[in-house]
Amino acid sequence: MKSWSSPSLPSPVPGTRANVTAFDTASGGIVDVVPSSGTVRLYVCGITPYDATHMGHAFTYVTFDLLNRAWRDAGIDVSYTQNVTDIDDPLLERAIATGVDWVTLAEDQTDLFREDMTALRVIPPQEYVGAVESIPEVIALIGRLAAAGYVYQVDDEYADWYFTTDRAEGFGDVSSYDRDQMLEVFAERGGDPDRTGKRDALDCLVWRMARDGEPSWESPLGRGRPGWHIECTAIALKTLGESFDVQGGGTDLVFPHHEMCAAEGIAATGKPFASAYVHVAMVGLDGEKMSKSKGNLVLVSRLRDEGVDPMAIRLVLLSHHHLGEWSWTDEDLDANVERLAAWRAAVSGTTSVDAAETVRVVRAAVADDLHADRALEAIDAWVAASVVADGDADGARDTIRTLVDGLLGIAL
Ligand code: 5CA
Ligand code: ZN
Repeated sequence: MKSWSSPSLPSPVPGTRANVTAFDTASGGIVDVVPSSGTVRLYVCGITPYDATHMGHAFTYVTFDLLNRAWRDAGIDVSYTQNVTDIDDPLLERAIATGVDWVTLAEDQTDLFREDMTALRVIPPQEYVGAVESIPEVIALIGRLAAAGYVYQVDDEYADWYFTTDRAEGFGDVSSYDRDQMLEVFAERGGDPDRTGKRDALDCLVWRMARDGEPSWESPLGRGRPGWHIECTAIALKTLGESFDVQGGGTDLVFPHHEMCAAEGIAATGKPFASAYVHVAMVGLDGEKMSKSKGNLVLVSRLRDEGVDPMAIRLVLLSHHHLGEWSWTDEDLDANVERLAAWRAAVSGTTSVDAAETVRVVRAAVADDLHADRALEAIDAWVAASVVADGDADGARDTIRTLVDGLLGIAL
């Protein structure tokens, strides 16, 4: 699947580079996120393309864009994969409800997502991979799990294939949930604890046998289509290899999605799946999680259509640290429209103060668990001092423009 177009990337501002760190859900602490060898390898769970990109999605992808930029700024090469869940129950349901062919729906919404990401200046992943195009890898991975005794068929008319969790090594290590917590969220997030014939309520679907009217593919498992978690496991192993560095997504993916991906990956390879699991807190609207299923959405594309500068949207997203939940508000957007205007006025003005300390603070803030919120405050302080300065510090305005562009992804 084609990726989106890349923003032009200025060379980083020279200066001291910090070690990049982030909060790892599995260990429950801040860890160094540095490559285990040569290139750092990142997998971020992509969209299910049945509706347009909302501010929750945008927050997740801008957060991982910041991680990507922090690594690049530290001189580290990045290998980044993102998937598209272009076959899934909600996509098929929406296609039927709206009378649109499911392939067309997925293509249209993926196109819109790419446009939104380009507008927000998110650097594209090198590998942008659909589930449908990965079906051969999914089938091969299930074959590997079957050979090792990790999958079974339920004993009913459909005989779907399931991954057995009770003998899966490390199952529970990503979320640290106990069994009751797991059971509580499993059904809410795509799981089927009550499916008859399963050996354990938490076992997850890996291959759904064909039903009338549903798309399906031929395989040694029988005609059918992949389950959700196994797609990301297969795409990550294929494009990044074993024991890659970071798996990312929103906190709604901690369990079961990332727990199952890790368990399947470990069962297939005998090695850790990812070294760290980084999760982005949920964005809400009026105190409720923004979600396609609830329909309480603020869409990136709608604001763009209304003429809102995408850089102001990106500033709103950067002004919130990724570990804290927050709600989208018009006041927040207005404040960041003003902030953007003030920054632009300062870098194209005639006065400035020295930028060296600001560069140091901004770099350190981003490298310290992606604290863009603190980085924005440091730029605000430089802007406030510069507009009332007596002189013009040598090169300071260019330095800030380059820093803000390269590290924060804001074009001034
Ligand atoms: N296709 C799967 C992942 S394999 C999926 O979760 N798709 S999604 O379209 O529902 O979400 C895309 C990404 O946005 C996921 O990483 C998800 O965790 C994140 N996300 C969804 N809603 C929010 C929200 N309200 N706030 C922050 N991130 C969100
Ligand atoms: Zn995923």
